[in-house]
Amino acid sequence: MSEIGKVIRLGRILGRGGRTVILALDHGVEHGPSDFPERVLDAKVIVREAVRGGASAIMMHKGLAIRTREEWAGKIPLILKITGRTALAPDESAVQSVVGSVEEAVALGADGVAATVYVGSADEPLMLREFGALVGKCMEFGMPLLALMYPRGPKIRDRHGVEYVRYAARLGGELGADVVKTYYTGSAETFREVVKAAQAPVVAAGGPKLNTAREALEMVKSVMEAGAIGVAIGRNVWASADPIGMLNAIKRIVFQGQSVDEALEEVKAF
Ligand code: FBP
Repeated sequence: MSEIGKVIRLGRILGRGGRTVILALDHGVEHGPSDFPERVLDAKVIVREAVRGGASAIMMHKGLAIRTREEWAGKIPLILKITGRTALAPDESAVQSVVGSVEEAVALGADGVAATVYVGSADEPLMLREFGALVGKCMEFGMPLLALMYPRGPKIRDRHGVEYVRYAARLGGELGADVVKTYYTGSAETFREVVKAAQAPVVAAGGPKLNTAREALEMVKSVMEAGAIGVAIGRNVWASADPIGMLNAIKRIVFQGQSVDEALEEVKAF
């Protein structure tokens, strides 16, 4: 029975052709308020722009979801982020704590939950146990699970290295993620290896803000050429001078397969 709920909810997050442009807004937890330009320090501004720019879904924690509810509820699907970690935590403990639940996601009307696993961390056993339990809960409630599978730990020489990223993505797919989100590996050729290995649909994270809109859109284009179903992107949208233009440009690439030059017609400033 719960499979039906999962299909329905996933269908709200994945648009045409099973593709998606998710706006990530968990940076206040992960990196702190310094990620946000003054213009968008108030999260309501970003949520409003996600709606106006037609993002497929918005991912954030419960506090923000509650405070911004008038901006998103009934307008755009919510993916509730239910793990977190700050940039102030000691490097030797790369662990995401469980800070929310599938039940809370249901109560908030969310269409998905998102959880991060640091693959390779000294705390990996704990995160894997919690992830396994979360997959079970999501199956029970028919709740799609977006797994942020990020290589991080003493054996990880390069967090964006294809060997590490594809291992992390594979783990997410094997353990039952509905969609795997992971780091972009720098080229379509290498990211294709990630997509092929994952055994679940893959979306790429955007990473730190790039210098130009063209660079950001070229990344999106190469992610799509690699066979991903889209992006779950934050800073390169809302930290830009034209978030709605960027969202429209990204949608042209993801949903219509347009070129970077065509997509750039949407962007007034970056
Ligand atoms: P960006 O597109 O801004 O990189 O957002 C994607 C994301 O996964 C966020 O959801 C998260 O806060 C951040 O990147 C984590 O980045 P990192 O693992 O580098 O700290």
